[in-house]
Amino acid sequence: MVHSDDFMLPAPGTIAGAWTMSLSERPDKQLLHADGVWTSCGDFLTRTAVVAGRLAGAGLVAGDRVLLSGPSSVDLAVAHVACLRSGLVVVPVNGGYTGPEIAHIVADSRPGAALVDHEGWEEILAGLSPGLLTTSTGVLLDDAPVPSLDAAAPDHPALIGYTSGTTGAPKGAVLSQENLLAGAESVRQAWHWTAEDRLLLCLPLFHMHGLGVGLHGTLLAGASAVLQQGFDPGSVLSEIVDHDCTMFFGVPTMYHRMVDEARVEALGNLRLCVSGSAPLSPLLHGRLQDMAGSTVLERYGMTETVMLVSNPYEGERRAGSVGFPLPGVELRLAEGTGEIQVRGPNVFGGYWQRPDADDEAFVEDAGGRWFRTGDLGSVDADGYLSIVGRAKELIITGGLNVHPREVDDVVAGHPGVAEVAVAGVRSEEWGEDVVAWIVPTPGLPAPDAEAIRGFARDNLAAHKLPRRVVIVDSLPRNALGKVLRHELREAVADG
Ligand code: MLC
Ligand code: AMP
Repeated sequence: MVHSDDFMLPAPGTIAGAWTMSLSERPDKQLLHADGVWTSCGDFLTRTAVVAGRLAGAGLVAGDRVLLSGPSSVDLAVAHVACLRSGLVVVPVNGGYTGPEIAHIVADSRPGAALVDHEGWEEILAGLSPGLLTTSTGVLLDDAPVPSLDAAAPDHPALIGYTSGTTGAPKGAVLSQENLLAGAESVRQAWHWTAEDRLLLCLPLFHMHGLGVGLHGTLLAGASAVLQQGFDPGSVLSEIVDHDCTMFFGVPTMYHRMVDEARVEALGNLRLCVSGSAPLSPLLHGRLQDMAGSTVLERYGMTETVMLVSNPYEGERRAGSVGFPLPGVELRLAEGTGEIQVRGPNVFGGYWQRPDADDEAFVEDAGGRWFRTGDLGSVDADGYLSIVGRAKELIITGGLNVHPREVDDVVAGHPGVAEVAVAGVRSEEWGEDVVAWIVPTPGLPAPDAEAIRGFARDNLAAHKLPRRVVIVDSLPRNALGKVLRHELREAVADG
């Protein structure tokens, strides 16, 4: 299945330039709401210029990486946009990461600055020499002359998103100004996103869903968003009503938690509810229709590609399917395996300083250079794509990715563990639970889940910690000694 059309990117072909044009057109319009206050498009743009001046005054120049992480706030959004307007490369980092996880990203991306706002991060980062360190995303530095803004070319790097790939430690997907623009513009068009829309945005602003779709799309459309820190079903539903929101984006775990709330009908009053980052079960899709009167639109994306495929805005939103390629996206299924392969202006060019990883991630043939998503797809008679499995060993829990080998490596260090293999097991709330199969060390007591979680907590973010431990005599392996994780999963499903 290949989909190609006359997808045109807005002038000037960069995400930063397109935002500036969109926001300058409507300076007095409300843009972002946080802490009870609205910030207008004009004030927001002015603040980005001030922060860009401060960063330039501190010696940062285009191409430098800036590690950015904090709870959702207007300050965080301003800092992000200021960086992109200055040609700096944002490295968003999950606020739940531990010291070793942050250290890997700092060592790999070598940022010129870290603008962070989380308890305990100052101490962690101070030992890692990340360049300039500010412990507020408000960037409280001395004012300095504003550098030339929006001067980056479309192919200049804009963002490095760290993602657990097929092997080893997380690697940085480098997205250009054009990749980010194409990613936001395709959903702006497909979902009829206009300046009149208002998004309830409670997804964190350090992953593609909240950042590359929620925030970037809002700025591009000149729309508005109500920011919430963290997810609370009750306050999402009440603020949707209080602020006359028109759209909500969430991961399936959020919908699972909202569907039984008394006020869930608030979702039915929205123009559009989108689900993504993990599969939305047809059962939950149906319950949302029954309880809230909302036909949720499911879409499919990745850190490396922003958004790829979406159910139609008009026309049937089919449960269990992710729909059709978005404008500009070309998609095919590899012969034999059914792996989803994609290309288009939204698809990243490669990993940060990892040519070995690029060789694995892309396939070049007469048809061009295609990115291998590692997801397996099938297309039905009407052209709807469904994701039917994963070629990669990824676990997705609550919309967050966990690479099993990263967890294996940490858990293997527990003295009571002789051998370990981690895999994802179906869970109604989380989509998948992280489960560890452990062969205990002879002569020592077998560790339980609490012991393993306690042991791994300093090295792994909370969402990666095994929720369950299964004690076994041996791990199933193939002739080459590789653990057969699917057999572990199936044993639990059967049992
Ligand atoms: C939190 N915990 C999780 C978890 N999130 N465990 C497994 N998986 C997760 N995703 C841990 C907590 O640390 C805590 O551990 C325990 O589970 C209970 O926490 P909670 O208070 O119930 O969780 P909460 O803070 O409400 O978070 C749940 C959530 C959050 C669903 C709101 O995980 C979330 O915002 N998910 C969305 C992530 C996202 O933006 N994904 C998009 C990636 S981009 P303890 O030990 O303290 O008890 C992408 C591309 C695309 O995938 O297509 O979009
Ligand atoms: P990330 O690397 O965090 O960007 O996660 C990307 C992965 O999330 C994809 O490769 C898919 O495996 C998964 N994903 C995203 N959206 C969906 C969806 N709607 N259904 C199933 N899986 C999804």
